Amino acid sequence: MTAITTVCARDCYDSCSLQAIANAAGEIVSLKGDPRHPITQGFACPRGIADLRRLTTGRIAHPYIRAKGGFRRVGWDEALDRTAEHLQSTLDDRGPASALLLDYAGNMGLLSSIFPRRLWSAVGATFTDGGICSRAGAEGIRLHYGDAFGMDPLRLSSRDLAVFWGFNAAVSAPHLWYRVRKARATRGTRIVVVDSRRSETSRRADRFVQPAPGTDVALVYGLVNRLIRSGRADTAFLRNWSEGYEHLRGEAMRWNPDRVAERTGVRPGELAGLADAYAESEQPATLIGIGLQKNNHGGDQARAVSLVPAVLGQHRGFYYSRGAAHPVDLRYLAGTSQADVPPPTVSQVGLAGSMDAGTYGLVFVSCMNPAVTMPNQRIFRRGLERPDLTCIVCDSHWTETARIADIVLPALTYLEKEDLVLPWGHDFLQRSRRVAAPATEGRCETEIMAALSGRLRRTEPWLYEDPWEALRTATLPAVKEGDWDALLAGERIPMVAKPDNVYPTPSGKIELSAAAAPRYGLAALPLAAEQPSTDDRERFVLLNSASRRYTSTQFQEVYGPIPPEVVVNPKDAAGCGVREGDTVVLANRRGRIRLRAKIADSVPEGVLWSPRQCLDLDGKPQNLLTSSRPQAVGNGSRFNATRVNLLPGSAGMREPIDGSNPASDSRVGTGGEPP
Ligand SMILES: Nc1nc2c(c(=O)[nH]1)N[C@H]1C(S)=C(S)[C@@H](COP(=O)(O)OP(=O)(O)OC[C@H]3O[C@@H](n4cnc5c(=O)[nH]c(N)nc54)[C@H](O)[C@@H]3O)O[C@H]1N2
Ligand SMILES: Nc1nc2c(c(=O)[nH]1)N[C@H]1C(S)=C(S)[C@@H](COP(=O)(O)OP(=O)(O)OC[C@H]3O[C@@H](n4cnc5c(=O)[nH]c(N)nc54)[C@H](O)[C@@H]3O)O[C@H]1N2
Ligand code: SF4
Ligand SMILES: [Mo]
Repeated sequence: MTAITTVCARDCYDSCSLQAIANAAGEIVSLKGDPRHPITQGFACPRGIADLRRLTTGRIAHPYIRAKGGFRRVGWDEALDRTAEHLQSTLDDRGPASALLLDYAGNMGLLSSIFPRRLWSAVGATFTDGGICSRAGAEGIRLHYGDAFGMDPLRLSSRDLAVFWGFNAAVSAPHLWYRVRKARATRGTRIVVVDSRRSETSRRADRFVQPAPGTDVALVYGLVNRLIRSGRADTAFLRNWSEGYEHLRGEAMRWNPDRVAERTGVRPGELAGLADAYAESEQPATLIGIGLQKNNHGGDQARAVSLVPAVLGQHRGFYYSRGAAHPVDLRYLAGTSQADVPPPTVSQVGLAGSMDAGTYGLVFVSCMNPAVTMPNQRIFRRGLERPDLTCIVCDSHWTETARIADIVLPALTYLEKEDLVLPWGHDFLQRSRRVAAPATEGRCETEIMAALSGRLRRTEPWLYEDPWEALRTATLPAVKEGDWDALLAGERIPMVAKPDNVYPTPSGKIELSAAAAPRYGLAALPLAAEQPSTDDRERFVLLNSASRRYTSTQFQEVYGPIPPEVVVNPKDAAGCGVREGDTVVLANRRGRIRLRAKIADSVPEGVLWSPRQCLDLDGKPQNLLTSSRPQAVGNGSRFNATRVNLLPGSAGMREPIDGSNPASDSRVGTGGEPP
């Protein structure tokens, strides 16, 4: 048995180093977590293990072109010729910006995701801002800290308190979670979870605080109020390192425990318990989840929580992402800095409306399954299926998006190609080795891009740069002298990270009151917004979060469909006449879906939970219900602010809801409530 080391390239906090174990014949028989990797710590999650099975199930084996009655299998030359023709005619007839590149993090390898953007930069295509995931929180935190990164997760081991805030780490970041659990076992670290429902993480916590969805800013003010009153605010630190403490203090003083309870549902005793956990800790870690910021004011929620450690006198005492900590030149890698004109960038969350309006003549989808994962699916899909739009999908597997494409280009999985994976959750850069021979006719994205560049007769030399040379140049500032060769040899190397205590804000300090906020139409302090008033037709909040065995829509080939279910509180179930296992309809002005009811008190009254990105009992996407109106900060998503009604039985599929137009969602808003 021999082992080759590769990197799980999933959009995941952990970016694990995996060992592919080969038998005597050189075939890979299993994937295991690398025991030498400080984050991976010797185990892989159910997805990491299953990637081997995914190699041969559900694959797109060949290029295809849509023909009458289905797809016609074609050779690569024909597929590339047709793609290049469509692209050239779109550029000529409708202008470069009407070609859209729609990609995300299906593979976090830089050669699979970022380098191929060079073609799109060169032709002046429209890019999206990637707002669908964590951008609202990142931009929000940046207002106060100048950069959006938080602490190195290795430091979690030395903390005596870990507060997981809107972060279901037991499911979404199994290796960070394991690190904290080890710290609990060895040094008694206490674990606190702040979540609007009882999550897998909260079940194993020492303390659980449950604010109503979207009310965390008020909870933070209540917490800061108590920390200040009990003398726990580090005034010397705040004087030296921050601006705006008096402003924050003034607002916090307006939030006494009763007012906090009224807004959040968190009782004064529970608020005191949370504050005491912080007060008793010498080195707390505050971990901000991505779920926390997918809300009408999600950017403000992440902003608020990020200020707690500053009040306690910590430099970047929160964990959110390490993405911005490493000086890797992604603009160079993507060609946006070499292009004559930087490519126009539009809101990803808000795409449904512009797609539907016929803004684009061609969309090239890669590393993404937007026909399921994008919000406001009725409008988004209507746009994607417009007869005047050519849709080209590059994916390793037959996704819902690939099935409706005009041209399908088969990609290789990370196990079948070489790459360099830049993690966003920790600091270790590692080469991802090819460990298996291609199981399909798939090609690397770099090759596809070069072939298209040639067909378009592009002459920019940077389109034809050797990809590993480009990687070397782009990562140079983050790779220590001599480490590049070690990296090529397959070693993991810790990247150079920016210092924790440097704050590139206008004042050069932590701006508790953010001078840059008004530029986004935001208040200098995080806003404890009133919850939007609703009527009986949309009286539930639908939360959704990541599932253990799937990464977004991936791994259904291995584990079967994401369960089409919805969790309902027993009191709500009784009120609506719903029993365990019943079919129920979730409906709002955008659409309706049918799910199976599970009755449990893990959700409070008025709140529902469903695994994110599932398809319903009829194969319709959950995202028929979600808003494509971007948040004010970072153009972020609002998945966890989805308002729905719950109707028992399938009859609800016919009941009228409200005639308002879901297309109105897609106005690029500057804040306020969704329509
Ligand atoms: N309702 C609801 N919707 C949500 C969310 C939510 O909370 N609720 N969350 C949002 C979030 S946070 C995210 S990140 C998005 C995720 O949305 P997507 O990025 O669309 O999610 P995936 O299903 O992982 O799709 C990634 C695709 O990349 C493909 N892929 C994998 N490797 C490669 C490769 O090497 N090359 C190519 N070309 N393709 C590859 C996979 O096969 C898969 O089809 O969904 C968002 N959608
Ligand atoms: N197993 C697995 N792991 C994954 C992924 C996956 O698909 N599967 N996807 C990866 C990706 S793309 C992402 S973005 C991350 C997401 O992983 P996380 O960052 O953990 O975020 P979520 O799973 O969206 O939600 C976390 C929690 O936020 C809670 N929550 C929602 N709204 C609020 C609120 O207003 N206040 C509070 N306090 N809590 C709230 C939800 O109940 C949920 O338990 O996980 C990554 N890791
Ligand atoms: S999906 Fe995430 S946790 Fe699982 S093996 Fe891959 S990187 Fe590790
Ligand atoms: Mo995400």
